[in-house]
Amino acid sequence: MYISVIGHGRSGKTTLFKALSGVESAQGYSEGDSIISIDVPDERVEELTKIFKPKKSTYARIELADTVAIEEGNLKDSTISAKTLQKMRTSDAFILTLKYFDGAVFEDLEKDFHGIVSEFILADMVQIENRLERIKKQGGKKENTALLQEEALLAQCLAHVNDGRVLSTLDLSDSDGKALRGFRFLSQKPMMIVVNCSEENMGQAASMSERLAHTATGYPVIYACARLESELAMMGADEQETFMAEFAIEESIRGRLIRLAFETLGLISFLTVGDDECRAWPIRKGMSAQEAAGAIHSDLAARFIRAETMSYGDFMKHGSIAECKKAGVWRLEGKTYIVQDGDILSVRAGN
Ligand SMILES: Nc1nc2c(ncn2[C@@H]2O[C@H](COP(=O)(O)OP(=O)(O)O)[C@@H](O)[C@H]2O)c(=O)[nH]1
Ligand SMILES: [Mg+2]
Repeated sequence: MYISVIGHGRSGKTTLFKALSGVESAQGYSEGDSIISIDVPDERVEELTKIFKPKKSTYARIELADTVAIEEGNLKDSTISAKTLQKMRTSDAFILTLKYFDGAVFEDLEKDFHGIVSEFILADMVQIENRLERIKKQGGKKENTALLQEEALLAQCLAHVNDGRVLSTLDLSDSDGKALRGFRFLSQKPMMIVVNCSEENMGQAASMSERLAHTATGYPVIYACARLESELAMMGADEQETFMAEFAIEESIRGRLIRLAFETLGLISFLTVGDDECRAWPIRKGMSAQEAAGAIHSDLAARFIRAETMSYGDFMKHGSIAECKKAGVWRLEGKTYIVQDGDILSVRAGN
C-alpha cells in the first residue's frame, strides 16, 4: 500500500508527513521527495506479543510519500517532474492537505480542493486524448475488437472528464475497470482530505470539515493541526500523554488517518502468531483463505490445504489455542473461506 501526501505549496504536507512518520524526512531524500515505510498501529499485535513473547513482532506497513507541491496548471502543462507524476500515478491513494491557517476561510478550502481535483481531471484528459490519438493512427482497427473496445471505453471516460467529473464516479463493469487499471488515472484514486488547521481554528475545524464533506462528495474529510501533531510524533510516550491532554487531542492523526486509509482502501488485517513472530498482514476485504496465504508467500497459496482459524476476540477470551479448541471456536477452513478482520490464521500446506 502506497500513499502520497499531496496538496498546494505550504499547505502543510511535509508537516503532516512528519506527524505520520515521526521523522523529519526520510534519509537520502530531500524535502518534498521523501518516501518512508511506517508501521500501522495495531493493538492486537501488541497484546499477542505479550502472550507469545515472540522473537519479533511485525506490523502491517504502508509506504508514505511526501510529494512536491501541485499548483494550478502543473499537471496539465506537464510542468511537474516526471518523477513526481510517476510517484502520484503509482500511488494507491492520496492524502490531500488543505490549508486552514494563516487567515484561510471556508472558500479557500473549497477553492483549493477544486483546484487539485481539476488538475487531476486535466491530467487524465491529456492521457486519454493521447491514447485515443495513438489508437486512431493504428491501422487494421476494424479487425481488432480489443482496440475498438478500448476506444469506446476511453471515449466514455473522455466524455466524463469533459463534464468536469472525476473518473472514480464513472460506473464501470469489472472488465472495463480492469482494462483501465494500467492507465493509473489520478482522478480514479481514493483520496482522504485533511483539513490542516491552526490552533486558533481548532474550534471551527469540525464544522468546517463537515461543510467541506458536502462539497467533496465521495472523499472522507478529517481535520488536525499538523504542526502540533508533528511535535507530538517526535515525543516519548509519557510526554505525549501530557501534550495530548493539554491540547485536547483524543487520538493522534497517525492512528486516525491510517485507520481511515484502511477503510478507504477496503483493507483488513489477519494475524499470525508463534514463538518466532507475531504479525499483522494487510489484505483486501473479501479475500479467500488461499489468497491470504498468498500474501504470506505465493508458495503457501499454491500448496494450500487448510487454514487453522480463530478470531482474535475468541483467542483473547479463551487465552490459548488449546482452550479455543476446547471451546469449539478453533476451526479448520478451506480455500474459499473469506478471511475476516482479526482472524488468527495458521496455514497448513502440502509439499
Ligand atoms: N499554524 C499552523 N501552521 C502550520 C501547520 N502545518 C504547517 N504549518 C506551517 O505552514 C508552513 C508550510 O508547511 P509545510 O509542511 O512545509 O508545507 P508544504 O509546503 O505543504 O510541505 C510552515 O511554516 C509550517 O510551520 C498547522 O497545522 N498550523
Ligand atoms: Mg513540503
